[in-house]
Amino acid sequence: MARFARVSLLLVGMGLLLGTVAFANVPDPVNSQVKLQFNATNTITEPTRIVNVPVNGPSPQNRCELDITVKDAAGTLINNARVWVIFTKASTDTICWCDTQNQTTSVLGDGRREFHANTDAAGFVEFQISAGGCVDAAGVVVIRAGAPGTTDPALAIQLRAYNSIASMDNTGAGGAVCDGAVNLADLQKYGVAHIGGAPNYSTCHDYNADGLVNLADLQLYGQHHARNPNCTHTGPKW
Ligand SMILES: [Ca+2]
Ligand SMILES: [Ca+2]
Ligand SMILES: [Ca+2]
Repeated sequence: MARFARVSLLLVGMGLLLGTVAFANVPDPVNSQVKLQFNATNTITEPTRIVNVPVNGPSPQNRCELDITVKDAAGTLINNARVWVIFTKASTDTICWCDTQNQTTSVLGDGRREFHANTDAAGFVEFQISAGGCVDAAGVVVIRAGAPGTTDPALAIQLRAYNSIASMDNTGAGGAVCDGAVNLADLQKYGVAHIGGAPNYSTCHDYNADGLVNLADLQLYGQHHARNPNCTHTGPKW
């Protein structure tokens, strides 16, 4: 074999090796997975919206959880990857944040919030975000993940972007869009959207994001309603 050919092969081999090394531990949006788990019972894989429930402190029976598994381009689970769930929209009045959250939260001064936590050895991290309210806006929630050691979300990879947030808490006194509690007033509002049909369709009650408000959503709502989840929220709405 000519010397040139041997050197070329060697360089190609090194390139492949370096390529593999370069992508190891770098989160890959296609291989990573997001699930929305309702009430520790019903799970939607790759939901098309984010759903929250207002709850203070750990209470898995009441929550909506974001279950995120992070893998690299080779499909390898990434341990200790930092994952951010970022609520990007500033200064609206349609989210009631609970005072207590179960993971590190940064309030970014203008109403935006970043939640972050690290994956475990199974590449898994669970977010239990406590809030009420309903928002439809492009890119309103973004999920990003960084290779181990990454502490700046701007340097992380975007895994998902969502255009919609809902909550089981979607009304409050005086026409408020939320009040930190899921109770009869919320059920009544759900009923208008459900029984009224298309003219009263509201994304706020379409918990499984299938374009309909029907029994499937009532089932998701009902399990939470029965436990009357609520939280204190003294801060301004988002
Ligand atoms: Ca879970
Ligand atoms: Ca409410
Ligand atoms: Ca639905």
